[in-house]
Amino acid sequence: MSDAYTPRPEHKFSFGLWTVANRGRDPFGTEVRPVLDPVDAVALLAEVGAWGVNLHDNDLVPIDATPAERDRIVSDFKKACERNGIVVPMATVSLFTDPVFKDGAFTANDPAVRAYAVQKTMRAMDLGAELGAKIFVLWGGREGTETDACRRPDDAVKRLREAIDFLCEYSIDKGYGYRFALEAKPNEPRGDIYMATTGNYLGLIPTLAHPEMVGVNPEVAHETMAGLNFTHAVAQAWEAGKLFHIDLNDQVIGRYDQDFRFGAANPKNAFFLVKFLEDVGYDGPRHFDAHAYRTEDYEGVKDFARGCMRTYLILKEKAARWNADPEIQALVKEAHEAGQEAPSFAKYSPAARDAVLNAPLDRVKLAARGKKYERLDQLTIEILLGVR
Ligand code: GCO
Ligand code: MN
Ligand code: MN
Repeated sequence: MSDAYTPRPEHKFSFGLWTVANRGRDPFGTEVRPVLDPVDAVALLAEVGAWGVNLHDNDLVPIDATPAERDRIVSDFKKACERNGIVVPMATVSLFTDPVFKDGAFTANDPAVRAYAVQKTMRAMDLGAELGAKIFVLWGGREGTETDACRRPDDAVKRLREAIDFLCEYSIDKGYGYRFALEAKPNEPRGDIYMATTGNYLGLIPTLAHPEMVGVNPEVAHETMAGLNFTHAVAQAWEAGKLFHIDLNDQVIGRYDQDFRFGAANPKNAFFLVKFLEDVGYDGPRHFDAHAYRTEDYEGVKDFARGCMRTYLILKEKAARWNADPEIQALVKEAHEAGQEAPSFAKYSPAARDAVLNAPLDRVKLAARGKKYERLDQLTIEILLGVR
C-alpha cells in the first residue's frame, strides 16, 4: 500500500552501505548481526524503497583486495545497483579504520602516512567515479589528538588544506566533476577532532585553492554531540551555497555517538530541520547516516531504514501544514512587523546614515512588546502531536 509517506526516487533518500550493513559492534560487545554482502545490502535498500547507496572504498572492496578481485567485486555491485534501480550519489574513503591512520591521515605527522592517505583517497575517487558518484565526502575522523603535544594545531590545518587542494586538482585532471563535502565532528574516535563543527569547515573553505568545488556535509549527531543547534549550522551552510550533502540521524546531547534513526530522539528539532530543507528547496540527497539498534536482526534493520524515510516524510507533511496554518502565519507575520517607523540600513549612503542616526527609536516602548512565541511554539507542538 502506498501513501503520502511512501518513499519515492524524487525524495532522494540514500543510505550508506556501512549503515544498513552495520553489525552492531560497540566498544563493549561484538557483532550481533551476520555479514551482509554489499550486493544483498543493495537489494535490502531497494526493498525498503530507498533511492541511493553511498559507500566508503572499503565497505565494498577490502583494503587488501587484488586488482582482479576489486574489478570482480565492483562489477557485481554495479550489476546489483542496476538490477535494483539504486544509484550511487556519493562516495567516500575510510581514513580511520586501518591502524596506519592511528595518528591521523591528511594531518598525520609522518609524511608517508599523509601521502598514503592522499593515494587511498585518489583510488576511492576512481571507484566512486566508476559507480557514477558526483559527491565525494571527506570525514576526518582520525584528524585530531588525544594530546596536543604531538603537533601544532595550525600545522594540521595547513596539511588538511594541502591534501584537499591536491584532491581537487585530481578531480579536475580526471574530469570526474566531483563536489567535495567536508564533514565535521567534535570527537570520536579522537579525543578532539580539529574540524569540530560545520562552522570550522565553512571557515576553511574560502582559504582553499578551489573553494567552488568544496562544501560541507553536516550531520545531526555531530553538532548535537557538541550541544549545538544543528539547523542553525545547516542554515549557515545553505546561505553560503555550501550545503553539498547532509547526514541525517538522531542523537541526545552529551552522549556517545548514537547514530539513532532519524527523528528518534528529538522530533521537534527534526521537524525544524526538515521544514528548513523543504522551505529553501534543498535538492541534494537526504542521506541517513544512522544504524539500527543493536537489538535488531535484519528485519529490524529494514524497520529502521523505513522509519528514517517515513519520519522524514511525515515531518515534511507537518511542515506544509505549519506553513498553511492561518493562525501560525498571522503570528509569524505579526512577529516581523515594525513596532515603530524603522529607517532602512540595507545600503549605506549619507541620507541613510542620517536617517538611522536621527530616527526617534523608542527603546523602552520596543522592549515592552510581547512576541507571542509561547503561543507560536504551542501551536507547533500541537501540529507535531497530531491534534492540529
Ligand atoms: C561517523 C561519521 C561517518 C561518516 C562516513 C562518511 O560518525 O562515523 O558520521 O559515518 O559520515 O565515514 O565519510
Ligand atoms: Mn557520525
Ligand atoms: Mn556521517
